[in-house]
Amino acid sequence: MKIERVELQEILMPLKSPFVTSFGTQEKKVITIVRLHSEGKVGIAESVALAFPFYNEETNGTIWNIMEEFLIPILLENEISHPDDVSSLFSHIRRNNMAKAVLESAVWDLYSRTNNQSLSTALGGSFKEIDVGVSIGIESSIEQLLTVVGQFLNEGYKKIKVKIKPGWDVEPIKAIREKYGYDVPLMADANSAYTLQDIDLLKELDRYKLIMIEQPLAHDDIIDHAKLQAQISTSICLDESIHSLEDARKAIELGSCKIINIKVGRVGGLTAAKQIHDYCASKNIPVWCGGMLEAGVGRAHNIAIASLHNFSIPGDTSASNRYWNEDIVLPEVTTIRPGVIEVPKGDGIGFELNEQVIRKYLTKEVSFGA
Ligand code: OSB
Ligand code: MG
Repeated sequence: MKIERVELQEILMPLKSPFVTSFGTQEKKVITIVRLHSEGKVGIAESVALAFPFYNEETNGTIWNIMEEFLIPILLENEISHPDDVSSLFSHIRRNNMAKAVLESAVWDLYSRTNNQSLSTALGGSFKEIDVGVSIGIESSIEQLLTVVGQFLNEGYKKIKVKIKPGWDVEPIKAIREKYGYDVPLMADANSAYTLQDIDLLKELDRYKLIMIEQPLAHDDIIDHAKLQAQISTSICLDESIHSLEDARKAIELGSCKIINIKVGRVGGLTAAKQIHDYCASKNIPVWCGGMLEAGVGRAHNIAIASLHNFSIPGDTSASNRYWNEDIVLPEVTTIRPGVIEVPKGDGIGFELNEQVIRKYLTKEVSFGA
């Protein structure tokens, strides 16, 4: 495949309601949509970087700059025989995984469309349907949290993840258990808000039989997580700490986690996501697909990767209407039964861009190449 032209479009879309985590509040999302053109086919992907470098070091600005200055020239200059080539072509550029991932994921879409197969099939996926959960931000009160949890349970989501931070941890979890019982598949995500000094509090959470606690300690740590995992019964799941297959190998060897959240953006693309998936499967470490408040294109890539067999825990890929009044894809992402999303059978990601919605929110547009 020779990529002839790369188009970047930036859109600004309001979220239905603000999403609050231990690191900040999101009210709207800037999304860069990538279109890669080759021989009449178009491969698409969307960026997952946030507006601020509080989750990881990247932002909407840095990914644009790295793509423009370094990554897009590489794509335009090289013949690509398989999407796996892209991570090798990008490997001398350090980190900037979200910038790499959006281009690499678009190559995967282009490749699978060119071969008239679904992205799921191209990736080696086996599930025809995936179970999905929902991530709930820090709410204004326990009462409000219980209302929101109740709504998503009614919608049938198969996992409820709640964000926690110091001062908003044991109480909200306890309240959910008291109101909805212990059968609810419940987990907490701390986004690195604690240290080992909080060990007593983290031990107290064991009482609530969470399916896991996600990234309780520092964003760049695997040592303290191993110490913590040895002292609590709840499984630790790593998110922020895992950027590569090597990170996953080291964390698993050290016993820093029992579960890994795979985000395509955080690990630099679908090839890396698949490698981490395969490695975890060989070590009996279940994985699930995390989310970054994606619009429909990102959701579609997530659905495809989550069709691989070791994605055995429901991920954060809720339906489009979880965050958006209208989505940038046609059809919108919906559940076929409560908590279940069908893996599309059509070519590539199986969704097309909704040009009307994109035009409505468009803020910036640039094209590179022919
Ligand atoms: O830590 O998983 C996270 C959103 C933005 C940044 C980090 C995270 C999240 C979420 C939302 O939890 C998941 C989603 O619904 O997309
Ligand atoms: Mg997380």
